Amino acid sequence: MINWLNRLSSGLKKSSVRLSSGIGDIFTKKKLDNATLEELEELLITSDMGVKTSSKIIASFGTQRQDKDIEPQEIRRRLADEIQKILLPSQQLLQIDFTQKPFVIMMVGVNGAGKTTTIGKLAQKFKNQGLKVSLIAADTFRAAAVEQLQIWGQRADVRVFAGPQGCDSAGLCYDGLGQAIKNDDDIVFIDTAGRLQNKSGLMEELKKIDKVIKKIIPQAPHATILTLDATNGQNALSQVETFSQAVNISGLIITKLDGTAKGGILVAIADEHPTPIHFIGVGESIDDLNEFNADDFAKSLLDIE
Ligand SMILES: Nc1nc2c(ncn2[C@@H]2O[C@H](COP(=O)(O)OP(=O)(O)OP(=O)(O)O)[C@@H](O)[C@H]2O)c(=O)[nH]1
Ligand SMILES: [Mg+2]
Repeated sequence: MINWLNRLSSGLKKSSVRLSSGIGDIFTKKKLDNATLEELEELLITSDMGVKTSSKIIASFGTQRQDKDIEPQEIRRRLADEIQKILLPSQQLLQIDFTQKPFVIMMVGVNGAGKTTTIGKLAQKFKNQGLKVSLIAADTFRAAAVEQLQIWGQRADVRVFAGPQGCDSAGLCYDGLGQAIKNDDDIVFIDTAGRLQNKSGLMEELKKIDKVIKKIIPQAPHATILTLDATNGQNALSQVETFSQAVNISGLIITKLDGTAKGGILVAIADEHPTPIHFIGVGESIDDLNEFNADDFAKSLLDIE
C-alpha cells in the first residue's frame, strides 16, 4: 500500500507540480479575494478540470472567503478537500459476482487507451488471488493485437482464446465464452479492438459483440469497462458519452495519468458522469495499476502528505 502511494504521487508529479507551483505563484503574500480566486479558477481549468467543475470548486471557496492572507499550503489543503468530495461517489470497486460464472468483463475504448495492457495487469492480479481467468482476443482487427494479448496471457499464466486475424469478433466471443464455460473459468476478459468514437461502423460492431455475448450468457457482459487515456484530456468526456450510447458502460479505468500535467481530467470525469471509476494507471508496470481511491488521489494531486 505504501508502495502504491509512492507510485501514485510520483505518477501524478507532472500534474501536482503544475498545480502546486501555480498556487504558490497566485497566493504568495496575497489574500483570498475575487482576483486571486479568478486566477485559481483559471489554473484549475488549465489542469483540465473543465469549466463547470472548476467554477463549482471555486464557488465552494467563495463561501469560506476571509479576505486575509492565506498560505498556499492552506489553499492546497482546501482544494484537496473539495476535490475529494467530488471524487468520492466515483470510488467504487469492481465487484466480481461469483454467482455468475464465468463473470464476463468486456473492455472497450479508443485506440491505444490501454485496454490490452490493463487486461494483462488485472488478469495477473486475479490469478494471484487464486481465480481461474481466461482472455478472449476479440481484437481481430489489428495485426499484432492477438500476439500482444498472448504475451500477457503467458506472463499471467492464463489461457487466451484467439482466432485468425480478420475473423468475426462477435463469433469469436461466442466460441470463447463456450470454452470458458467448459473450463469452469471464474473470470473472462474480452479484449476488443480500439475504436474511435466518431466511427459509427465500429460502434455498431461493438453493439453486435454485446448482443452475441448475451446469446450464450444472457446476463453477460457482467461488467463493461471503458478505458480512458488521461492524456486525451477533455476528449475523454465525449468518449464516455459516445460509448455509453452503444453499450452499457458499468465502470471506467483511467490510464496514463503519469503522462500528463492535466490529471485534473479525472475530476471533470467524476463530476460530469456518475460512472464508477474502478482502477487508475500511473505507469506501464503491473504495480502501476491500482484501485481508485478518492482521498489518495486528491491528496496526491495537490501534493499533500
Ligand atoms: N505511461 C503509461 N503507459 C501506459 C499506461 N497504461 C497503458 N500504457 C501504455 O499504453 C500503450 C497502449 O496500450 P495498449 O494496452 O496496447 O492499448 P489498447 O487500448 O489495447 O490499444 P489498441 O488495441 O490499439 O486499441 C502501451 O505502450 C502501454 O504500455 C499507463 O498507465 N501509463
Ligand atoms: Mg489492444
